[in-house]
Amino acid sequence: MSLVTANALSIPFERIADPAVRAIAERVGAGARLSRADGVALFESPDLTGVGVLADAVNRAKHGDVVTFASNQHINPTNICTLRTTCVFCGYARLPKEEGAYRYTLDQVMAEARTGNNGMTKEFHIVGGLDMQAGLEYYTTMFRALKSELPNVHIKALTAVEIAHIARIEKMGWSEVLAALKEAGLDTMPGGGAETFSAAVREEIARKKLGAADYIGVHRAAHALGIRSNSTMLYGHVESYADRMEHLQMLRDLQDETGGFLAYIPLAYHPDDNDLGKRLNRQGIATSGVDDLKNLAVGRLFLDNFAHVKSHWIMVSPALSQIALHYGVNDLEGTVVREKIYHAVGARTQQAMSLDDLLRLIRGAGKIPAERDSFYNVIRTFEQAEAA
Ligand code: V47
Ligand code: SF4
Repeated sequence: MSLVTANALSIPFERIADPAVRAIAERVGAGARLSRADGVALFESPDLTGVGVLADAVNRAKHGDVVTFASNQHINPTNICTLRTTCVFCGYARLPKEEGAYRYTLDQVMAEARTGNNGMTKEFHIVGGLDMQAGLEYYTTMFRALKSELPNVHIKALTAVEIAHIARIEKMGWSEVLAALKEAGLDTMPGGGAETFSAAVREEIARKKLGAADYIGVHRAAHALGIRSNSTMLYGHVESYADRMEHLQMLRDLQDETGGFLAYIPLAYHPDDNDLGKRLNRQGIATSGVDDLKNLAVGRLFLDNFAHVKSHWIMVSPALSQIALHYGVNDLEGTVVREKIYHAVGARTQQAMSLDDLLRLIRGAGKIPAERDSFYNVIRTFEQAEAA
């Protein structure tokens, strides 16, 4: 049974000032799909409120006032990565002999997993670098051990880029690797590694990284095996609005084909402590709040075949994520234990949020908090604030 009540689409046209956004809203009201040009027009519009209320209307029609979260725990087993010098936006990766390089042993992974956020953890989000010493067996052994000791914890692990890396070093096909990982305990895949699909942008910020068609190909292979996955887009670096829309189009097309994506998560580029930030002279200058909200809202509107749009509060701050709940977002990245990747590139936000803080944040936006499982089924809602 779904605890979420969907509503009829009701667009407050009177709150949309820009005629270009209003014209798009009329088409959305008539059930039409947005074109890429519509997406560019929404990014270009000065009417942030208009874009927001439209995305909010679409979101409310799907999810009512319910905002979900999951209690997950990030584990980053290795920061050793063959693309360390060519993914110029990444501040996390190290070469094998570089200071700060690490690869966890199984015991270290298990010790970190056992911390378990006081029993709150329901999902492990496991991603890391493209480490030549971390092949299929490294991960199948890890997943088996995790499932044997913590059988109820969901494993969301390995980006498409890591799957392709394992396939390459093991001389196996993507599907073969995915099937072996699934058998060992992999439940779903995260959306990382997408960056921005445009070939020109990839050449500039992520040369040598798995290309767009192959990222899509790995997700297609996963979906065919019943492994659902998330999708992301890294924005706010050198990409244009047209690049963003090309990216969203590829995600929407695959979703039309497989229906295997669970959620879309735009990721705000952080410029500190990475080569790209230095090259762009952007250190200390993160994405703007307006652009963060626009990316979430346009994602909600263009990806009409996606149920869930998630704001990652570690990247954009809890305060902005709270406001984003009125811009098309229905899910927040939940309590996170000892998160590392973003704090290596300048995220200044707290590293974990308690359940109480998360509930306060969602209720403060006038929404109903609900804990979900990793497939976005609502487990329990928190309708009323407990007496103080
Ligand atoms: O692909 C790396 C990004 C991603 C930077 O699927 C950076 O549920 C900003 O995809 N500034 C990995 N971002 C994380 C990811 C993710 C996060 C939360 C939830 C899910 C999910 C997936 O992190 C990478 C890259 O796009 N990243 N460096 C940076 N300087
Ligand atoms: Fe490696 Fe991923 Fe960082 Fe690129 S973004 S250097 S693939 S860890």
